[in-house]
Amino acid sequence: MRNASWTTLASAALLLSAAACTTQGDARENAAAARTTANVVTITASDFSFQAPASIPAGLTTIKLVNRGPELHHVQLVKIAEGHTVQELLAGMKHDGPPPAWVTFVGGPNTPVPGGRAQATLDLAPGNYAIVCFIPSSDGVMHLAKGMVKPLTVTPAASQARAAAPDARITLRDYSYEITPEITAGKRTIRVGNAAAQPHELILVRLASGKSAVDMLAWIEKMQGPPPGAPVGGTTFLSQGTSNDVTVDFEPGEYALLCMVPDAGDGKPHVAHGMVRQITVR
Ligand SMILES: [Cu+2]
Repeated sequence: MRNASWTTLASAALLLSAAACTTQGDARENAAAARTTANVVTITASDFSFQAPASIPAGLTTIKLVNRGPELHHVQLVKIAEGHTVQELLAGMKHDGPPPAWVTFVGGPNTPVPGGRAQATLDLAPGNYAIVCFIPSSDGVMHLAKGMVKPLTVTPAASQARAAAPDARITLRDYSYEITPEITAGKRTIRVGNAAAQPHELILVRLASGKSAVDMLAWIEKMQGPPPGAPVGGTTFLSQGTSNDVTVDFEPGEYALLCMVPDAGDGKPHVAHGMVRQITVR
């Protein structure tokens, strides 16, 4: 029954948007043609829900995440292929193993500190998506199981907006971060793209003075005492061939890059396979 009602809702939404296109055809096309910059969408995360629009137009989109906390939250956009539903996605996540073939991880901003902001820009194709938070609480339960899941419809739209050239690129591989050129201090846009078969993410942490990425890994295992750094965004899970442009204001200092995606082989987070890197920003 639930699946049936979801399908009905999705079809109704498509019919409505199609009707809107025919009745306001010219006005819509002119408006779309005029848009040459990214559409900006704000998503507010709190314990434990997302405040976000139900529907947004396709094309280049900047997702601004506002984390009201007090826990860490991120925005994971999951594209769900036609014929599948958010319910199926949630049911499937209760079982171990690789994500189903009808799911594409298209990223979104990774977590800032509670009370902070993070942003990522991506080219969104029309279709059905879920906004989820994969971050667990200290009880080990993922936030999505506590209510942090929200359906999102991306409606067909013409957009002339193209992403500007990034300041640097980070290529995600099994299991490493390749960075070109070196990231320098200042407000920088980094294009993070996944060239590997497995999904990967970028958790970007500004390390506290005298702390290292190794300290960060040790802290993640026990989560006791003050963390040796503060998260400053990044991008959530990206499937092979997808990318996000992440904008971060880099203060000079040491940063850790971490991937907590569970491995397709042994289920351990990718940091356990060496997907961690420390960089110095000058
Ligand atoms: Cu990874």
